[in-house]
Amino acid sequence: MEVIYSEECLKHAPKYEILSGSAKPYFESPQRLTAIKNHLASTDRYAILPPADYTLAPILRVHTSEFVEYLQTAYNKWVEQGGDSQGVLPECFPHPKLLAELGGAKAWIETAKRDGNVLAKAGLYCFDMSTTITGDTWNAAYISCQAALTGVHRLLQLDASSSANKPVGVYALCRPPGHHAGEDVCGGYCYINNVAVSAQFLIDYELEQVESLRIKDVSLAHPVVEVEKRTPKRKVLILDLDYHHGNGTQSIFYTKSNPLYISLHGTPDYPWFTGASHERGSGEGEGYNINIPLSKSTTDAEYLSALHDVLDGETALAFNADVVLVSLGLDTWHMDPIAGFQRLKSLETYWRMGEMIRTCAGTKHRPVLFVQEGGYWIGQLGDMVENVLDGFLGRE
Ligand code: OKS
Ligand code: ZN
Repeated sequence: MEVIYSEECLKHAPKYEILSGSAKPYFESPQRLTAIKNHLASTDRYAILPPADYTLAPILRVHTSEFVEYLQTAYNKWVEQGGDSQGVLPECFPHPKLLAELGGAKAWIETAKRDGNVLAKAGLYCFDMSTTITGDTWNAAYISCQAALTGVHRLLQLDASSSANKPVGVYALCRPPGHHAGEDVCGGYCYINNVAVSAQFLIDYELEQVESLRIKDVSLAHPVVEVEKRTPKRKVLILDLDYHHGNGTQSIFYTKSNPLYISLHGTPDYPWFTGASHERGSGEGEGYNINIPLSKSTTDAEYLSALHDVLDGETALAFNADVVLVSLGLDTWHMDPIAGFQRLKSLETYWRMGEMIRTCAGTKHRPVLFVQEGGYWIGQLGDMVENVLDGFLGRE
């Protein structure tokens, strides 16, 4: 299987975050990525390929340009304004209670956007204290997203040339992750929502249009190419298997009927204010957002049964996706230091997840892009990934 990976993604390395009230070493570390990459590279079954560049255009279909500009410039502004070299973290957020009597404090928000101190912008564009912006963050996040887009491109090429009934899958070994990032907000170690941008990319473009957008080497020139509104090209299922609810992905597509978003996640837990089963989407999107909150004491068998039920459920069957994007978080593991289902203890469960992804929702042949999200128990990340991919390929 092809694995998309770039060393540029290792350069983003904040030293600490605020976790449970104090500064802790940054859990979302470069070592997570190298551990997985080294594990996969130790067999001859994976081809490790660098990302190409599909420009800023697909990113701007999901994120606002003012937010993107903030990510690009925040660190330099921060340093100019005397901030700690560790990087940008907010100190105050536009909390609803703060804004209640001020008519939503639109004026304050506009001021912060226009000419505010970087600390005002930090609170506006970030929802937690775990998502530090360093001098290397923008490039790493941009290339992480390009790795996912490269995965989409390879997936479409492989699918076009593959014989029926052979599983077609690609793994985008992305970092920083994406599923907490919304259209104009970062959080939960996420800056650009790699899976959301990939889903919109699949919806927007035919394979030939993807080919023409592609720049062979990541240039970091970030040219912007206009994207016209088009009729949807594919139906996309996003399956979010990270332990945490993907509030960003949910929010980006909440009023849309394509993609269909399905998330299994531990509750009650971070991000605390999203992920209930009654959050089903709204307007045109009603019914296209499915949350399966699971107790932290969920076992291997219970997890697999919940996954099976939703994948073979009415909504997924009726939706009949053309392609599947998996937000592959490995922080479901019982040993995970900041998350984990306490009784999810069998590596075989990951193999079964992969198998279920291949056989889900009827027998239709569906290409699958696995996109790396969370997972912090570094010693076994490689084993977990390998089990998911082997299960998907039907390899013992
Ligand atoms: C403390 C909590 C940070 C947890 C972030 C969880 C990130 C993750 N501020 N999301 O899937 O793995
Ligand atoms: Zn997670």
